[in-house]
Amino acid sequence: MFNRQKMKIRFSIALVLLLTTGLFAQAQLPKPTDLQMRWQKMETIAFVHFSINTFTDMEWGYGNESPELFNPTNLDCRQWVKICKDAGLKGVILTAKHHDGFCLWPSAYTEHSVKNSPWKNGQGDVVREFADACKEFGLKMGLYLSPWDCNHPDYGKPEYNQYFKNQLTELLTNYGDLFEIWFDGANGGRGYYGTDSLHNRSISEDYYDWQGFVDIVRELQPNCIVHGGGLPDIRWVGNEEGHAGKTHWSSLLPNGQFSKDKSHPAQLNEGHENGTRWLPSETDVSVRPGWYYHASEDHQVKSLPRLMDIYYESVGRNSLLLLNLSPDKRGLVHPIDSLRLLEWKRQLDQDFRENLITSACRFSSNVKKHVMKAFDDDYSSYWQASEAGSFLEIDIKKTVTINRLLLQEYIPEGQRVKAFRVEYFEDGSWRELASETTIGYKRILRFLPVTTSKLRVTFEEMLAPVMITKVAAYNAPILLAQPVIRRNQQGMVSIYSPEKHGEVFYTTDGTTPTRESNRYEKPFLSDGDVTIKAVVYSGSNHGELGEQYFGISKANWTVVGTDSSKLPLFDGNPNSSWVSPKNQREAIIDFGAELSFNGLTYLPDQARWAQGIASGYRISVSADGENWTVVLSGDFSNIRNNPITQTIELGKTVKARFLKFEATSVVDNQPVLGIAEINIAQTK
Ligand code: FUL
Repeated sequence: MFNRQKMKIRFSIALVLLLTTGLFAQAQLPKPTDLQMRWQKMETIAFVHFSINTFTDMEWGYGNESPELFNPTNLDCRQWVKICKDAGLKGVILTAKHHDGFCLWPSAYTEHSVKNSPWKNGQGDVVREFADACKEFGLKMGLYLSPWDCNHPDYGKPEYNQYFKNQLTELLTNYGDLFEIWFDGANGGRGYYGTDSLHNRSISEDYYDWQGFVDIVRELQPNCIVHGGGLPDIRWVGNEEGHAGKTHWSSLLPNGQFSKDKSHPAQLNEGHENGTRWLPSETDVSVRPGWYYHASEDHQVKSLPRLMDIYYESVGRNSLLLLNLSPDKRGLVHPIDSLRLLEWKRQLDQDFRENLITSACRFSSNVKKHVMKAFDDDYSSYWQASEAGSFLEIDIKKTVTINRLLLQEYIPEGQRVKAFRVEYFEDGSWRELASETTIGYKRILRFLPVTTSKLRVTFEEMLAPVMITKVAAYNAPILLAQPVIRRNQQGMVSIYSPEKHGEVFYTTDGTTPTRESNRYEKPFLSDGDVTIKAVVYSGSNHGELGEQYFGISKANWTVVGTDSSKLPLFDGNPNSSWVSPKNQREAIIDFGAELSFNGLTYLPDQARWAQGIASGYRISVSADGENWTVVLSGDFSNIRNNPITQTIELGKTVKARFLKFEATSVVDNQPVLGIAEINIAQTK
């Protein structure tokens, strides 16, 4: 009797433990499907934005562009795909149809396609050539099909869903296997929609037949992952700048259960620890400021250090990187972009050239079982520990210098690590190197070099027993970054080297700086029209050239009605911004004297969750601040997702002392206008 009771008590305790610890939680954790798992392992893939916008120099067309405009002189999809292959990207997604409705394949359901273009006398098919190139180079193929279609007369009516399904069926039937289909959520409203006038067609939230679209994908291409739309397999990362949150869960709550305290994109950026569905993120970002090719952006191809940051802040934070290329009017990727991509690949190879944690190390842990499995190269074998505070200790048995640590969880059983700490051994004691939150499929930490012979990783908080499949350490070569050059309103120029290495040399006469040029020590005065160039030198190495043009001096500019002398919209700092008073979505700028100009640039608020981004504008000028002449109005396409510098060409030179910049529409209909920087220019 006594023994029986004891047994009962033991059994109850065991049951409670079982339910409250790991195993219980484990049952609740969302897990990836095989499809999501295969996709995640691709790590880096490419986007190609090429269409009628390439020929009209736009980011979002209006749907009334003539197919006659599409006429690449040397289109070569093999060139695009080969560059992607050489850059180590595993798949490529092409914009088969963007928001303007122009189809890169001869769709049977519309005349608005390559078949009515002069390219190959209307006999060409870009999607076919792209599919063949992907096959030839062994890259997986994906397609982008925009639901928003500014060309189709039925857009906004229920019938359009059938048109979309027909096109989807064509693409999924005629071009071989697809690994991803991209449904873009954007809808700017305005377009021609097969009429003679520009107007708005707004749609309700339940307008698209998402279930019907996904059913077609599942039926015709069961191995194809769905991005975007109402029933996606993967999620957008919440920005188009190339960064996932440092804390990054692959799980997400259903739409209706998002927190009210944080913006939607901010939550997509981090995911939800208590998320109920597995919805890993994809970080889409362009190598250029825009998605399409614009010759004016040739000098703005992202620098190597920036591309490295993007890799570490996407793949290195449990996301997948989707990097965009923009072929030009010839139909070829510009050499600046292709060389940059190859440099990037070379740098990545160097960063991860030698894992300093080898089988010659001695490994220890509070959980000895399978400890080696956290260090081998087999993703499917892992070390498991269920107690908070469990650790992996590595005795490298020699002194090494490291500045990167790579960790991977075995995610087919869900994402589990909630907090972990990394320490290194120095002068007889353990010192903290990093204290972080999530790991997921892959997490890569970057830190200043430490020289040590021992490392320890402690798993401090977990949602369920942790499963670690990889811990690796590297000593990546130091990359001398491109200097950042800024000028404040008073004309004082500051130059920063983002990494704390080396010395900065600069010029103000347009020549490339050498070690003989001016050495930067402190801010200097250089007002008015000038181009400043700067380079970081360290030993025999030097970094990339940094270059910045500064136009007409802003020393005497003010904003009418604002008395502060330090105005963020003139301070040359893209990270500070001016916000108009509520319900007054305009800025009136007094130049202090009459100036001549034929263009201006507007940089919206750059804060992660920005205020008052103008999507439509009206520019007026005045001699006295009372009588105004409207010079131009228009809209900024894709500014919500990609709030980069917007260039407005006035088409003529105006002379004025006052400029009025009005927002005729603002993203999310916010009642304010936000400006990080505003410049005027007199270009030839
Ligand atoms: C956005 C679109 O509006 C852009 O034009 C681009 O295609 C980007 C990838 O997605 O939402």
